[in-house]
Amino acid sequence: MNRAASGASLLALVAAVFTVTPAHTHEQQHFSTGEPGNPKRPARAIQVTMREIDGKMVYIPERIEVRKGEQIRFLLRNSGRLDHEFLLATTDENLKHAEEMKKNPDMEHDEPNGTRLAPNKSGEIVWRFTKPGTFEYGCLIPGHREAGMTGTIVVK
Ligand SMILES: [Cu+2]
Repeated sequence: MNRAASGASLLALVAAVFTVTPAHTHEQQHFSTGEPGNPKRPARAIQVTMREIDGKMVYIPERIEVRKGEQIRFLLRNSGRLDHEFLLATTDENLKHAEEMKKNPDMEHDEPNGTRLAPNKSGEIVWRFTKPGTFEYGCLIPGHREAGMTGTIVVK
């Protein structure tokens, strides 16, 4: 492919991404745990480390409490030797999603409420918890949940 052609396909890709954005924004209302945060607004930073330890896979910490309406900046770090995910949802949603991942283990996540990190990588999610209740963060890579990879978020 010549330069002009690849430039044109890149433009097409960029245009496609921008076209998709409004639909995505609309879908935000469906998140059961709240809504994507506004990075320009103040947020409480909470560090979450993901790793394997003693034959288990864990989040540190495994329990987080937030106030309703609070915006949190999750500073995520994968200190393990395997890929790990951090997906904010209800337990039901994560269980359903985990079933889909078993059929499709290479499924990539690029959603506002979750991310996947390679070993030694860091990432960030800014989230506003708008609903009281108990939610979770989980890793949906097959086998990881079973190995212990869930954490609890209590929104008061
Ligand atoms: Cu994992």
